Amino acid sequence: MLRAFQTHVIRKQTELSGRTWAFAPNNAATVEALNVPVPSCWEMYPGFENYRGKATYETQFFAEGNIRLEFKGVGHFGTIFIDGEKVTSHYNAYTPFETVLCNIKPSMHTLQVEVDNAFREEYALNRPNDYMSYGGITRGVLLEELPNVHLTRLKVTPLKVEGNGWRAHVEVFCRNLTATPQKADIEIRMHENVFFARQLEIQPGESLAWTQELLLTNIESWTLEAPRLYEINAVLSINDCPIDDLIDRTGFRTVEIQGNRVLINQKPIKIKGFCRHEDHPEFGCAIPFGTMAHDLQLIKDMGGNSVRTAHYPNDELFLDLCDEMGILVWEENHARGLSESTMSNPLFDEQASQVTREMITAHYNHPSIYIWGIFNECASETALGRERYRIQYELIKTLDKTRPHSSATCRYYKDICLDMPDVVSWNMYPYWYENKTAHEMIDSLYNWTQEETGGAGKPFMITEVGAGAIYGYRGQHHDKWTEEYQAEALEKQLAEILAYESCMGVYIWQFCDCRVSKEYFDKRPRTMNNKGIVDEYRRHKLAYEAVKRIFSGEGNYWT
Ligand code: ADA
Repeated sequence: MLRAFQTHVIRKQTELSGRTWAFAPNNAATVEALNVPVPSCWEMYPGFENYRGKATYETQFFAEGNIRLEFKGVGHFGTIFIDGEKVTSHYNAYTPFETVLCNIKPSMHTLQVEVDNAFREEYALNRPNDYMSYGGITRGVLLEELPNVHLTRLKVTPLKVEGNGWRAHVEVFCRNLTATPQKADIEIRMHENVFFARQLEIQPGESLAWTQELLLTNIESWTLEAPRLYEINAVLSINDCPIDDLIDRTGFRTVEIQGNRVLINQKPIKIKGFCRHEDHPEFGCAIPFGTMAHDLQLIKDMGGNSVRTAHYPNDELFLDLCDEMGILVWEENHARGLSESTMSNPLFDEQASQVTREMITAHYNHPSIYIWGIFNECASETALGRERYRIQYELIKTLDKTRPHSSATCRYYKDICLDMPDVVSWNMYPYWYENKTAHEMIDSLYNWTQEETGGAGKPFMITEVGAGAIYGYRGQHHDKWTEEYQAEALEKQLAEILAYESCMGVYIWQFCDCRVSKEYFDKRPRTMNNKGIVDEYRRHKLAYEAVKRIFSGEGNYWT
């Protein structure tokens, strides 16, 4: 399962995930291949709990003609071979990639995916870190058979009509695999609206084939309370014969900044959110659909209205669920706590830009995403860091002019980048790492932001707050690491932050306990980050009820 809805009726698709593949580590000539499910993380296979390095997955498929293979996530470097020949490679576990092959002969074909999860200089964004860099084909794999001229992407931008109603700015991208321009008709359907583009000339290669502002009738807005979604269905015909189609899904809502508020559908939103790592003791980061949905149900049950995909783009199935459940998403590119020296890796800008580009291109149509985040707690106090941030902020605006951007920082009183993001976001740990009240900390950071930085007057939010607790550790002295301590710390942190009028909201660090890289963070108890409100099995800690009390106390919007 790659998406929560059907993406083609005409085009032939075969899911290559959802079945077992052969798996063997590259360094072990004598080891027999295992049969393993895909998607999965190899840390879940007996004997591979701590395997770091290269391994190869293999499966067979039947196809002929032009084919497209899509990989939603291979962690963290993948090299693809078809019938023994290398066809492509991709760095970064958290963004999708594809390869297209033309005119393959009708027969069984062998697909091999060599995966590398080692930490190497040439992988600039992966460092042993306060989360686990799992190995494997961790998200879905899709095989499609393509006609010579086909659809590649639909980009839909909702536009509010003055008064009531909606328009959509629709861009249709096509690919022509032949060497000469081809003529095609495209039909677009959304709800009861139908549009035609006739005799478009599709140039060789991939290009924007058609763009138009469409006036739509009877469209309801996407809101947190009623997250109405619409499918947009494009059909491509040649000589009046439909040969390809593409279905995507979107929702109609506005995101704007007015003064120091972010407005969703013209109302200032108060964020009550959770940072979440894709992590589970039984699945690693390859979380099944049902478990994703359960996570979001818990978040809603606690009164949450938003998720921050810290610290990388998430599986698109999760975004589909956020769209359906009316949960706002801060989606983040990939980087956590990288120093100036790591950011000076000559590959850094190129690899960071690739993640940003692939994330926004793939996820643009999700109504739940209201902000793009970059570079959590990286070297934003340095001139080199500033240049790295500038490149990403500018790139985001070329890819998406409709959403704000931000970055979660902890460079207290030193950050030199706050003039660049649309929203100023601070991570802070009063009652945990810092011996101050939450009110003292937020007040001091707010005042410094207003008086000393280019961030003055912008929306201001807290993107991390939290405290650790070991599930089941209770104690009458309420010492650190007890569930009691965590619940009390959270209650004070959230109450003080939400009462701070100039702050547009808060994200809790973090939704669930997660595994961390032992190479770096084995000082953490259990080699886990234990600040989850639920533990790694989603068992509620005492803080669950405390968070629920506070988050359920007010509405989603300021009145
Ligand atoms: C940081 C960081 C998180 C996590 C957290 C913690 O703020 O952004 O990834 O490491 O601290 O638990 O200390």
